[in-house]
Order: sequence, then structure tokens, then C-alpha cells
Amino acid sequence: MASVRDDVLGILDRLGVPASAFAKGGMAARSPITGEVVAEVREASAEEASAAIGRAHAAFAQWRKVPAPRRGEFVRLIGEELRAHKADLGRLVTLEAGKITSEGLGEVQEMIDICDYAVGLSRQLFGLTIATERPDHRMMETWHPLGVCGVITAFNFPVAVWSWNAALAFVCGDPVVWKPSEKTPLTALAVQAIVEKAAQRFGGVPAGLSEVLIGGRALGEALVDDHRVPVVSATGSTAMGRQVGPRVAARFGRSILELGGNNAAIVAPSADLEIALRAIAFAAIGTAGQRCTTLRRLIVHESVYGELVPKLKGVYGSVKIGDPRENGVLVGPLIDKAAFDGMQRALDEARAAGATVTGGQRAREDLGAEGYYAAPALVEMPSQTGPMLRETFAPILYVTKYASIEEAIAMQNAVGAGLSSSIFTLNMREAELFVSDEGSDCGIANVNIGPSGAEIGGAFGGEKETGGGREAGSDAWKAYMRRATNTVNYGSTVPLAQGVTFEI
Ligand code: UN1
Repeated sequence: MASVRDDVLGILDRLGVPASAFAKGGMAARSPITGEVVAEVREASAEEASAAIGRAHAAFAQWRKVPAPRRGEFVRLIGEELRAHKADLGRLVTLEAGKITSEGLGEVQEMIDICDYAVGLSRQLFGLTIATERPDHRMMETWHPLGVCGVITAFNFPVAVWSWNAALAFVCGDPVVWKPSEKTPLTALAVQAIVEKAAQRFGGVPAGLSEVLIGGRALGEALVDDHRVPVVSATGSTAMGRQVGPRVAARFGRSILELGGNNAAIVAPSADLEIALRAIAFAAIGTAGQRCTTLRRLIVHESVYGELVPKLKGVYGSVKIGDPRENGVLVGPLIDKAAFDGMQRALDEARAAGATVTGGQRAREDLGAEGYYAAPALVEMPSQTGPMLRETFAPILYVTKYASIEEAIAMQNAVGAGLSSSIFTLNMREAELFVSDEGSDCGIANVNIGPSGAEIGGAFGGEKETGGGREAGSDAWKAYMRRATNTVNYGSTVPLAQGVTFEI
């Protein structure tokens, strides 16, 4: 297999990332596969960030005049370029974020899917007409481009999350300024090169329509605080969102927050344990536990605990851990040492709370001293306490028992986050209760599938400490536009609403 560095450099070259993006002594881009530095990337200064926002702001005046279906054509071309470069970009996701090959490619497929969706949407940005009480009047709502959309993304979906926002923003008439994670600058540069190819083919894309700010936290803050950015979509920790939300609100900007998850699955007495086992394995172990939708809490009925948990232990003991480029590997590296240390702290706390821990130890040190691989951990908890109540971004699955469905739903809802959830049951009453008003309080509630791996047609996001934002499908596009209510009088009198008279 090619060395990690050669693999990365070959892809950057093929995708046409310009040499000007790199600088000796710049920000270190690492691969978690070995932990080595693979490139040094030029960081944007505060002035450059402001200039980029200014270019995007200027682009808005042009782009909003382009008819929406024509804007959709630009997104269609982005989708075509993504199809053409799927193998390289997917591989780069694997190299920079550590995802296994199939998940790296899946992430690019998710980008293609949202582009397809947005192309159709570009002919569907419709409002309502509403009955008016006044004669010879018409009332309607219309949707208009909003302005520059700031997008702040995390390392774990280094490219797809940009695309959920950008594909919608572009068709809605909004330029995008993207601040990717410091941990994944290369995939962002690669996406920007791909967008550039689509822009060339489209012709006439205003300069500044798609900007990328490579660098640290200050650049994200620039987006958060700049009044030229009316909407900021931020994905990351709840701690980050606690800062972003109020700061954007302080200037009456709009934010779309996609924050932490502490997602649970309930396994009921009637569950098909074979499908539950497969779904749980993917949701808890997949992406090395580094999805915001990762399954972190398993709430198992006491009657099936004794059958399910030993089977799960078998899976935990046998999954292949290693270089995510390798066939058959299901668990790649954690993003860095801090992630590994955080995992160990959570496991220590769980032990102190009386848990039995299977797995969780460091693995594959042969792949490089700076590569942090961990065996996925199955943690049997005496009750739902301690670290089980918070999100640790690592492959830890806490397992506990329940007796009644009401108790299980209460446990599912008893954490700060409200992103995703699921139940495994063949009992229709339980399934319907779980998705009812009295059921899961999450933005995503599934039956007989795990909490992760959502497709883009639905609205993606969650409640409570997850931040309340919705991205991708359904009517998520409305967050990227402004709504106007228009009342038009085509008569020759001026009747007032509410029966008010005002004779002059
Ligand atoms: C994330 O982890 O930030 O539902 C997003 C899923 C993916 C998206 C996850 N479609 O797991």
C-alpha cells in the first residue's frame, strides 16, 4: 500500500488543489492513520477572512438575480464533478478523517445525493397563497435569498456537512463561506477545487460565491460575529454551540446548530435480535464511534439482556481494527490522542461507577506511535449514571437494563442531547408509542434500524442540547431564505383588516 503521505499528495495533485494552498511552517495537516503530518497548509489571516466574507457578500448581489433553476444547474455540475472524483475524494476522507473505505465513499455519495436533491429543489422553492379577508386582495408568501451562509464543520463528516448546507444555500441564492475543522483542511481544499471545476463549466459564477477559510477558531468567530453573514450553520460540540448560538443571536443573525448527540436504542422483548445485533454493531462501532449519530446507550429489556449482550461481546471481540484503507477493517483510528485520552477517562469513570468494561484498550500501535486506535468498548452499567449521561466522541457503548417500556422511554429521554434514537421491537404498540408525542424526544426516532446513517431526504438535526437546527431534506431549505408575506390590492377601494375604519 502507498505511504499515507504519497497517497494524500497524489490525490491533492489529481484534484488540482493549487500549490498556493500550502506553505512551509503553515498549519499541520495530519492523517490519523499514522498520526504523521502530511502537508502544511496556509492559514487565512483575519484580514483575509474579512475580505473573503466581503467577496461573498458582493457575490450575493449577483447570485440572487440568477433564476433558481439556473442556480440549480451549478449544483448539478458540482454533483457531476463529485461523481467523477468520488474515488479520490472518498479516499482523501479516509486518509484525513480515518474512515474505512466504504464510509469514505459513502460520505461523498451523501454529497452527491444532496446535490441531486437540491437540483430538484431549485424548481420547488415555493410559498403559499393564503385566503384574505379583504375583497379584491391577494395574500401570498414568497421566499427570497437571505445572504451569505457561514458554514462551520467538524472533522468527522469533513465534506458531507458542508454539502448539506452549500447545495441548499446555492440553490436558495446564498453564497457560502466555509470554515472547516482544523483537523481536516485537506478535504476542504479538495472540495473547493471540485467546486472550482463546476464553476468553470458553469461560466459566470460570481467571484466569492464559495469561499473556504483555512485556520483556527478565530476564523469561525469571524463568521459568527460578522453582520454580513445572516445565517451561520455550525456543527460541533454542545460547548461550541453554547457560544455560537448567543453570539449570532446577539446581532440578530440566524443559526442552524447541529451539536452533540447521546443516542440510545431500546431493545424490547419482541425484538428480532439478529437485525438488532447488526444494526447496533454498525451504529456503535462504525466510524470508530465518531458520528454525532453514533449509538452510545443501549437500553435492553431484562428478558433479552442475557441473550443479546454475550452476542454483542462476540462482535466486539472480533471486529478488525486497523488501517482504514485495508479490506475487511471495520474500525479505523480515532482522530487524535485527545480523543483516545477522553475515551480512557470516560471508561475509568464508568468503572468507578461500578461498570464492567469489555475492550477499550489501545490497539495497533504497530501502525505508528501517533496513530490512536482503540478496541471498541462495551460497558455494562448498573444504571444510567456518570459518563453514560454525556457524549464521549469514541466507540463506547453503555448497556443497561429496563423492565417497562415507559421506563425505557424515560431513560432514552433523560439526557441533555436530543439528536437520534431507535427502538427494536416487533410490537406495534411499543413502536408507535416510541414515535408518538409521548415517545422519543429526539429529532430522529427510528424503528428497527439504528440511530445513525440517515439519508438526506429527511430533515437532519435534533432537539435540546443538540441545538434545534435542521439540515438536508424536508423543508430545511427555508432556513437559508427569508420569507415575505405580500398582500396585493387589485381593487379600487382600501378596505382595512379587522374591520377598522379610517375615513379621511
Ligand atoms: C454527523 O455525524 O455529523 O446520519 C452527521 C448519519 C449521517 C450524518 C452524520 N448521515 O449518521
